[in-house]
Amino acid sequence: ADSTGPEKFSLQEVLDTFRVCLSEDEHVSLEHYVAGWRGLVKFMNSLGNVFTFISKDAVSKIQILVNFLNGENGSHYVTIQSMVKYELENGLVDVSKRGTHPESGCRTLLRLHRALRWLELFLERLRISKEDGKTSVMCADAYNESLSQHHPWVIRKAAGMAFCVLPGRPTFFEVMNVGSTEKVVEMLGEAVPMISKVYKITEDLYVQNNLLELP
Ligand code: 1PZ
Repeated sequence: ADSTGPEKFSLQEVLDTFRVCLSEDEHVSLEHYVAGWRGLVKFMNSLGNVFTFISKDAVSKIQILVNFLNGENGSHYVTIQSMVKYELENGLVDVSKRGTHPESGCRTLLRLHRALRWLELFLERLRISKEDGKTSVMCADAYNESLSQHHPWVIRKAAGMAFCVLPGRPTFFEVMNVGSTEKVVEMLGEAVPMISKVYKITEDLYVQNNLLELP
């Protein structure tokens, strides 16, 4: 079933995709990782037009990865582990400064990977928040603790403005389409550790290969 279909959109299904992308031997399926991101973009777009400048960048990065997956070397892009190995062994990554491979799979995934950390922190804040919790503050705190460190001033400024117009907690929970507040909290309790696991595996892989600062 299409987890991101318009009529039955539920954030639960999107977050489940991150469970599916992990195999037993801790390989991360790129196809499912990308599918998870597609769902997140859909969710973000349903929050309002102000977020399109954010989702546009995510969409273009998703597209780069999809093109690799569907390209002639697609078999090397089945998991993020095989992608890293293939691109490094074949000199397809600009490691210290931008050059002939400005849009490698490795550097593109790194951008989404950093954003996944923001998502993990934000959803955890949302999970433990009280009824009067402010989504804009949770979002900004999560951002300042993670993704913002990789963004120049102008992006941080724009992101800060977008956070201010985030819908409040009740609307946010409603758009998730998961059910009662208790259900949302329960769902987040399962989703956050899952996202955190995918994040950790990717992070370890990038550390081992010295890829955390790819330009
Ligand atoms: C639900 C509210 C959404 C808040 C999202 C918080 C993240 C704010 C990020 C602002 C990104 C602005 C657009 C462009 C950024 C790019 O410069 C960077 C670096 O890429 P490069 O220039 O090196 O190619 N792109 C990113 O950091 C990836 C950002 C992806 C944002 C995904 C948000 C996830 C939304 C999930 C919704 C629940």
